[in-house]
Amino acid sequence: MGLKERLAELREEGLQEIKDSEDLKKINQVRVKMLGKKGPITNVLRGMRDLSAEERPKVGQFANKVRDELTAAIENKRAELEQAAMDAELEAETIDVTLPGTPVAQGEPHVIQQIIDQVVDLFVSMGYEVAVGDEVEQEVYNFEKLNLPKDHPARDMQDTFYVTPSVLMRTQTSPMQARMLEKHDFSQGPLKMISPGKVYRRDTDDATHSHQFNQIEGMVVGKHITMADLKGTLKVVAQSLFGDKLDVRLRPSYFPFTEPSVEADITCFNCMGKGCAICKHTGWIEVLGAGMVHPNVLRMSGVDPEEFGGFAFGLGPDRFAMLKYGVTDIRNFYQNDVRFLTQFDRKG
Ligand code: FA5
Repeated sequence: MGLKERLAELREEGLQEIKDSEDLKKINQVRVKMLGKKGPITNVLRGMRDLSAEERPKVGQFANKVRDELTAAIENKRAELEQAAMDAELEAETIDVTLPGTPVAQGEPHVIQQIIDQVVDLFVSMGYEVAVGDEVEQEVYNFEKLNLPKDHPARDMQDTFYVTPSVLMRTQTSPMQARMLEKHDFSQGPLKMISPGKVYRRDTDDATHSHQFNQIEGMVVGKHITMADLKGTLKVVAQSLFGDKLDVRLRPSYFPFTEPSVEADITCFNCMGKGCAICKHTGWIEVLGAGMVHPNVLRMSGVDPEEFGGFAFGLGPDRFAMLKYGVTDIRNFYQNDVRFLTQFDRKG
């Protein structure tokens, strides 16, 4: 058999095998077998050296044609098989959109975070800027710049976790008073800030105390700010959280960084002022500390107390949450029992 006839035979054989290939693996085998270096076509080409000079180009051309035809047929078949494989996969993966879905439990902000968000939103709506400080704080900002020099007896009011002798876990959000006073440009108007965050104290955990809890600091410093502004502001907060019927009462108190200092009570939500076990029969519940910013605090932060003054307050959202929802033990908020926590989900 001449080389040309042999090539024609190989072409028929190859085309048939390509046609019969039922998957991608098989078509790959056919390609290697027919067109590979050890395949029959290469073998035939090797025999060309025995041909006459006249015949050699003819056979060469034919051989190339056969090889191109087979290559094209293999590619077509491969594309066809790939499409078929894709169709089969899509068919197998068809989703029935009418099937009921698997419900996924959706998280909600923690109840204390909800209170924080509500208070912060309220102050933002009144034009306050939000300032978030660090939980690890320098002693200078937590105490000294708040008019609490070393050895001041009032340091005992807040038992402290120290990291180093000069660095501590902040015991209150009040360091943000000093930090913001230092930064504020009073030529642009008064400073109005709200600062939520976690604080730490070496308190023994009990029903109303936690060693880690939240505070929200608020401060307004400018010209002609009075105690009446403080009372009005606190009333807005109490009413936004607990409703219009509750009143605010200020009682004299002591904080080294405010003078005069007050503690604020709100009407007991449970008995509406008549007296009950929750308010220890006083009709009032204490929720925050506040006062007029002490001139020493202003001075230490570079603000002239002759020209500027204002009020500050620090409230405990954990206690607010207890009051709002009648929770009698603060530890419930921190024990992460979802059965307890999901009671406060707003979406229900
Ligand atoms: C302060 O921390 C002052 N920095 C507040 C302040 C700010 C006064 C600005 C004047 C001007 P006090 O230690 O009372 O104050 O804490 C404030 C509030 O934090 C309390 O009214 C209470 O709601 C909450 N709180 C205090 N200790 C705990 C605790 N261990 N666990 C939960 N809440 C607490």
